[in-house]
Amino acid sequence: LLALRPRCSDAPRLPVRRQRSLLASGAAAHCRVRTDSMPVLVRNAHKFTFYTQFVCVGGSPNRMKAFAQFMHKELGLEGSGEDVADICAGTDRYAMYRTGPVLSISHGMGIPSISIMLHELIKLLHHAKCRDVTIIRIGTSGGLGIKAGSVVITDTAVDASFQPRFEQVVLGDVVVRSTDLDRELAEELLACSKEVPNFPTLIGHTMCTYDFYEGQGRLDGALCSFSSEKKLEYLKRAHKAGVRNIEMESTAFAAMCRLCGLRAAVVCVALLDRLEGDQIRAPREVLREYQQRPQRLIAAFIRRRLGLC
Ligand code: R2B
Ligand code: URA
Repeated sequence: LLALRPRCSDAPRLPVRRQRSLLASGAAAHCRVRTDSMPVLVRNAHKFTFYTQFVCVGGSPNRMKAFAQFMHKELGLEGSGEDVADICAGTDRYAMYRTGPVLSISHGMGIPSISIMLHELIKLLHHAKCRDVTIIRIGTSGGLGIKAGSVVITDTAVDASFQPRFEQVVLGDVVVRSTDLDRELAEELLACSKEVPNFPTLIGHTMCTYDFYEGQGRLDGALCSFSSEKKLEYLKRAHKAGVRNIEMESTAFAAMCRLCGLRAAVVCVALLDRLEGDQIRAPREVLREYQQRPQRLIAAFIRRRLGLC
């Protein structure tokens, strides 16, 4: 019944009685994973019941606030939506906004950051008994052989060796998890992109790295241990393996959502073509518009799902 109950054998499980007492008391001490923000989230769990259908996550708190405000307008909800409140204000962990059936949450940069947020979010959705939730990461990335401003819908997230896996160290052992994403959802998003004019959208592999500089083959970090030729050879190999963009969260996101039974997608705009350079040189206004592209696509998708267009 509880579609969001973690299905992996090693996931933390709370006996039903302990879950109830946790909800009643709002006490984080009962959780095996203790966090500062959990008491707030658990105490507010009832507010989400049977309501949240779409969860959108992205790196920046400001961008995710702007997305919530944008969705408020797109869904034709009452009021301007400008005053949307941060449900997690005061925790300093991440920002969370809700508008209608949409939850918009920031996850910071990199795998450790998104994975903390996802653990807490998935427990929240579970306690709130949310079902059939679709979760989408909207973000930025470096493109590979594609025009800056293109939007990539990920079919498979791959690691820096182009393998579809996420390696997590658990109790000192490396546990390998699959990073496949929902194929149907990716196709549905691609179909929606036809309704959003003025930018190219494609499906491809997304490479996820642990670092923005050396880890993504950049020559302009504080450290660089390879030549320009070696960098290009690596990036071309990635392109040949089907990689169309590079970012820093997709493997952990895909693996966790898959294990917990969430339908998930990753939609990122490319800020540059990495085969042409390392630095993001587009003017601020251009970058702002690029970052709105995944948001516009997801708005079209949600409107379509809700029968609003
Ligand atoms: C995209 O952009 C960030 C790095 O600048 C990182 O969070 C990502 O995945
Ligand atoms: N985010 C990344 O991780 N890499 C880029 O090149 C651009 C944005």
